Amino acid sequence: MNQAIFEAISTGDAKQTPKLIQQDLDAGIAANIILTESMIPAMRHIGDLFARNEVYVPQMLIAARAMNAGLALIEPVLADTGHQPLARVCIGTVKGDLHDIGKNIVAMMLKGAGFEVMDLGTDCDAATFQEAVDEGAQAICLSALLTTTLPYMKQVINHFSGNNQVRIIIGGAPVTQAYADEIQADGFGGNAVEAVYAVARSLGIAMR
Ligand code: B12
Repeated sequence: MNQAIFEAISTGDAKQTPKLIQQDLDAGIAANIILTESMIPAMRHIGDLFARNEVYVPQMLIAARAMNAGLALIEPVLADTGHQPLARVCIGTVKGDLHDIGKNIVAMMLKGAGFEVMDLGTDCDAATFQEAVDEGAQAICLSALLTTTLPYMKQVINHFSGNNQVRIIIGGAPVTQAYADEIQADGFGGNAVEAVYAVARSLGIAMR
């Protein structure tokens, strides 16, 4: 772990974060290593502090800003494949939920793996996913970070129950394989790498 990046994100230093990440990239450290070993742990740390009432929403927000400033640097490196897309997929955070960092990382990884990704943003209702499917999305990736928005995933699955062409893959901090099985999702991923495999598997695409 790069302690300086971890600290910069945890304390919400949106100026220092990209500089430190650029230094690591220049030193030849792989973008996915910086992401998984320093950046994501910082967000997890902030969540733990919030759960213990040691920080509040404003601190989570400024940490998220610093994280996003860093992700802007990482994205072009991760998403650069230059190949024909494997499939078109869409991704969105479900209705009522505004958390988008995990969704953005999954979108980046999917792009990096060769998928064409329609990013629908946050607070997406079933109609929004339907529009993406009408525009050719073969898989829908649903993200939820709140136990209160988790049940909306089931509503999206119900909405598409008559369509056996489209695959629905779910994820986000409170989501488990057991929950995915319970609501009959076509796949689950606990992190962005697992997300790519889950999407590929659901569409019958072999990953190298
Ligand atoms: C940053 C943050 C915020 C920011 C979000 C900013 C943003 N642009 O996203 C702000 C300040 C806005 C926020 C607001 C709130 N938050 Co908040 N937040 C967080 C925090 C600290 C980090 C989330 C994050 O970015 N994690 C890092 C990413 C990389 O991880 P991830 O999202 O889990 O994604 C990974 C995997 O889950 C997976 N994945 C994600 N999506 C998908 C999708 C698919 C298809 C797949 C396969 C995989 C996958 O891959 C990702 C990459 O590895 C979490 C703590 C935590 N431990 O999660 C709390 C947390 C989620 N928030 C929480 C709460 C309570 C709230 C608020 C209700 C607070 C309030 N009182 O207002 C509001 C709700 C606002 C709303 N309506 O959405 C609670 C939820 C508790 C619960 N049981 O529901 C948490 C867990 C904090 C806590 N410990 O209590 N929050």
